[in-house]
Amino acid sequence: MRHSHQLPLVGVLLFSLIPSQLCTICEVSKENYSRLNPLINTMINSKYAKGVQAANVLLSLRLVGIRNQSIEQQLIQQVHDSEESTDLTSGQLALVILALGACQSSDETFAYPHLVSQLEKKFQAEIKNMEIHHGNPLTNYYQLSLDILALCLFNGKYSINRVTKLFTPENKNFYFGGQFSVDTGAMAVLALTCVKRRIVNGQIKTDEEHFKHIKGHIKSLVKKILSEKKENGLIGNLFSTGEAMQALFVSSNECLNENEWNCQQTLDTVLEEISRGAFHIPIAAAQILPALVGKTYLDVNKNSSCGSGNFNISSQEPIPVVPTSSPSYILVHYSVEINETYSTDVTVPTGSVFLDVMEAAQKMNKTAFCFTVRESSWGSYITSVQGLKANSNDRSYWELLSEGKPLSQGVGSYVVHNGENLEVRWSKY
Ligand code: B12
Ligand SMILES: *[C@@H]1O[C@H](CO)[C@@H](O)[C@H](O)[C@H]1NC(C)=O
Ligand SMILES: *[C@@H]1O[C@H](CO)[C@@H](O)[C@H](O)[C@H]1NC(C)=O
Ligand SMILES: *[C@@H]1O[C@H](CO)[C@@H](O)[C@H](O)[C@H]1NC(C)=O
Ligand SMILES: *[C@@H]1O[C@H](CO)[C@@H](O)[C@H](O)[C@H]1NC(C)=O
Ligand SMILES: *[C@@H]1O[C@H](CO)[C@@H](O)[C@H](O)[C@H]1NC(C)=O
Ligand SMILES: *[C@@H]1O[C@H](CO)[C@@H](O)[C@H](O)[C@H]1NC(C)=O
Repeated sequence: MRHSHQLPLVGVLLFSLIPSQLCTICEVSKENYSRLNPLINTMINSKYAKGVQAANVLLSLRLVGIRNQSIEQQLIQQVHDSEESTDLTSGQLALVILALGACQSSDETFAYPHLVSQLEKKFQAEIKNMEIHHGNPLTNYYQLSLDILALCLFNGKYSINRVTKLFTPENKNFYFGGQFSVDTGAMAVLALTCVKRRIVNGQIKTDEEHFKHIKGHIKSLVKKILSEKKENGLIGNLFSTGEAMQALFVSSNECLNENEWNCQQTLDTVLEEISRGAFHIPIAAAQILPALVGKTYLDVNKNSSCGSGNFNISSQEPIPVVPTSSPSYILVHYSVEINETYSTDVTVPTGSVFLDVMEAAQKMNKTAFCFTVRESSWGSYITSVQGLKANSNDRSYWELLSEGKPLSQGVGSYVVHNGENLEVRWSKY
């Protein structure tokens, strides 16, 4: 798909003479920082954010250099609250560590060594589960990547040998329903790059063989990430693009040229989506922001590379959505698909989300449409329908679809349309 043959000879010559100039991280310029305000407002106003969401927000704000005492205190309290509940998953604990340890001055030692040793244990438990359950971790590879990233950045123990084996790009855990997960691949690239840099700096020792494998894994994951680049510049989808950008920033030893990645185009599309309010969920805002100002999760323990915070923080509340004066109604078709299909038509007010449809259907017929949800960092996650529960050990989950196509938002955010065919399907990922 390359069209370099159209480059005139002069271009080719110039191009090969100045490769290092194409290597700069592309980022939103300071003059345009105000275009990031919707993200910052969403994050700062997420006052009631709990646990993982708070950790993501704190990490992101610190990375870009927004250090407001009162906001930090509030978030740190929430992060501590979630740390006290002992049932944190490995990746949740890893995020807590990243957030609490982010951007501290180098003379401060990390104040939470006990959390790091807890994380070592939780990582072991993930491996153990993989051994018992056909290579399926307790959680997923996005979280195993977060684990390695936090252990690497905060001097935890992990075996290079194990990391090399786990993160072979062909591993099934990089795929959901046969589709490469850009979010997961990007997080793995960040983790592996951290490990690679430690080897290069002589902070950890390993043999040439393992080092070669790690470099190979990074290279091939980056290739997979780039192959998920879309016409409009997004990588994967809107919500994986920020972390994909981070992965591309840290991994490009040899710089990427414009045929491989037009970073400016990616930026433009993301900025456009910001202005449309696409990142209204705090965690979505938190995950996209660092990359837009050229930061990555690898900057976490380098106080000096955390941002300068040249933002104008306004405590302005997000614009409230004014309900339309006369509520009108729409009709949607809803079905639950297991082996059989259970369908119904549901009438809901205009502007309703998927969850409203499910609740209305449940009221009509509990047997066919009862379900349970769990609140998570991204909102309401469907855990069971008709009593049938999702389970990581056999990779089962409830998939959301519209017109037969998987949705890229959850039931709490996806706004439904008149005449739409909605479906929750018992699936394997
Ligand atoms: C792993 C994963 C899954 C796994 C979760 C099970 C497992 N074994 O872990 C599977 C494959 C089942 C899955 C399903 C879905 N996912 Co998913 N998932 C992820 C991923 C890659 C990592 C999540 C994670 O572990 N985070 C780290 C830990 C520390 O945070 P956590 O809050 O404890 O994580 C939990 C929640 O994130 C929850 N979860 C996972 N996906 C989703 C999606 C939604 C909408 C909600 C509310 C919760 C949720 O499961 C995690 C583990 O318990 C993220 C990528 C990302 N950037 O976050 C996408 C991501 C969160 N998922 C996404 C989507 C869209 C979905 C689906 C709606 C897809 C669909 N069409 O059915 C479904 C959820 C349907 C439902 N039942 O409600 C989007 C959300 C975007 C948005 N704006 O809402 C993301 C950002 C991917 C993307 N780039 O599009 N997912
Ligand atoms: C700021 O954004 C505008 C509109 O997208 C763009 O034309 C301009 O070049 C940007 N400014 C800088 C300095 O990058
Ligand atoms: C390092 O962090 C401290 C706060 O912990 C801050 O005051 C200082 O300005 C930071 N240094 C740099 C170079 O960012
Ligand atoms: C912040 O606001 C001040 C005053 O309104 C303005 O002069 C300055 O340029 C703004 N800075 C940024 C980065 O937007
Ligand atoms: C910090 O944030 C709070 C709440 O948003 C705000 O009231 C306060 O003025 C901010 N302080 C500084 C120093 O920016
Ligand atoms: C679906 O049908 C298959 C084949 O009849 C059966 O093995 C499986 O248990 C059924 N699944 C569910 C969730 O009922
Ligand atoms: C509810 O759904 C079940 C399963 O499809 C069906 O057997 C039952 O008749 C329905 N009950 C009502 C009241 O419609």
